[in-house]
Amino acid sequence: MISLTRHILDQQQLKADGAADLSAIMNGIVSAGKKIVRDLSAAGLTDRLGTTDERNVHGEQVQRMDARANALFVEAFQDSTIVQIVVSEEMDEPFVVAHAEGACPEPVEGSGKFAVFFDPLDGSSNIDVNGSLGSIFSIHRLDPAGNFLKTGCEQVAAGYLLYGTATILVYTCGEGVHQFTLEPESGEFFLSASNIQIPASGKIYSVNEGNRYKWSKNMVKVVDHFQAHDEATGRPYSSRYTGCLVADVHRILLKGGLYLYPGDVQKPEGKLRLMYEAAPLSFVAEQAGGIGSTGVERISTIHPKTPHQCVPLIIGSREDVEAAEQLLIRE
Ligand code: AHM
Ligand code: MG
Repeated sequence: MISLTRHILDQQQLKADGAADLSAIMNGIVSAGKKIVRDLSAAGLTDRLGTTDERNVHGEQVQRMDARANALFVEAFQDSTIVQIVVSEEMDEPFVVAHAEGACPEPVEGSGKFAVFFDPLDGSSNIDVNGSLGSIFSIHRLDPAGNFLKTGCEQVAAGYLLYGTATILVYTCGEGVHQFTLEPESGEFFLSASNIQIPASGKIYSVNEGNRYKWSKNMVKVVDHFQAHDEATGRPYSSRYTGCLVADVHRILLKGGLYLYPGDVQKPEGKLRLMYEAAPLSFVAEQAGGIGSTGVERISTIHPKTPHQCVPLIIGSREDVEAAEQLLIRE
């Protein structure tokens, strides 16, 4: 049984680059994740279901468990000496840890500081109905000027927790994708799958088809393509959509296929967030041999302009994402 801590300390790529730092950050993530599991299991008994009166920076109604999960992630890093910036879907402004003052990050000397980005509770519409939920994380090293808005290619590590029938953690630090399962008795995460590879193509597409009336003509063609009957290429694909990005992408990671949240006519940038949804999941997908794309551009090379910016996302098996890209660029 290989624990998560042991696994991180063994990653060759990190040895020169702060395996101990990454291990400490992952401990914070795991500690928040375990408290989220505990609070979710008892949410119906402890008045933690339902909404707050708040709306987040994206204009979405904040659920009580969204707020709670966010508080647990902030708590995990509020006294950290290595994490300087915490950015979350549920906070308008980055949270600047202890030693730095004010709402905006101060430039730091050297390069030993990190920024962590979170979607504290992904799939919020599943909270009240006991559906799958997740947390997504992305870890960046601050550069000497204190810049924390960097491309996905520059992530030190990224991954997610999935709160399903079991609680699992999937992460990459650029040396493959590894899955750990929470062992309930000991409260430890142990390795349950290593070097996960996404099949080159799959049999599942995952998209909210209720949005079809808002899609571009080419986006409609993409979904029509995966629904069309063609025995040679194994179509039609099956449709699976849980409303939780982490759960849907995890299914694609293991079984192949593609997840799509495109832009639409009213909102070309789509719904999902670059820094704490699209970029970390694309890092995982690429490390597993898949692709994360906007449809016309690789997610990991996008230069972010703001912490909360949105991007269209098509992610999954290489051949399936490429087929979608080809259909999207047609005249
Ligand atoms: P959230 O992080 O506020 O839960 O929003 C992200 C979620 C994804 O998990 C999911 O794939 C998508 O939004 C569902 O949105 P929609 O209901 O529009 O299909
Ligand atoms: Mg989300």
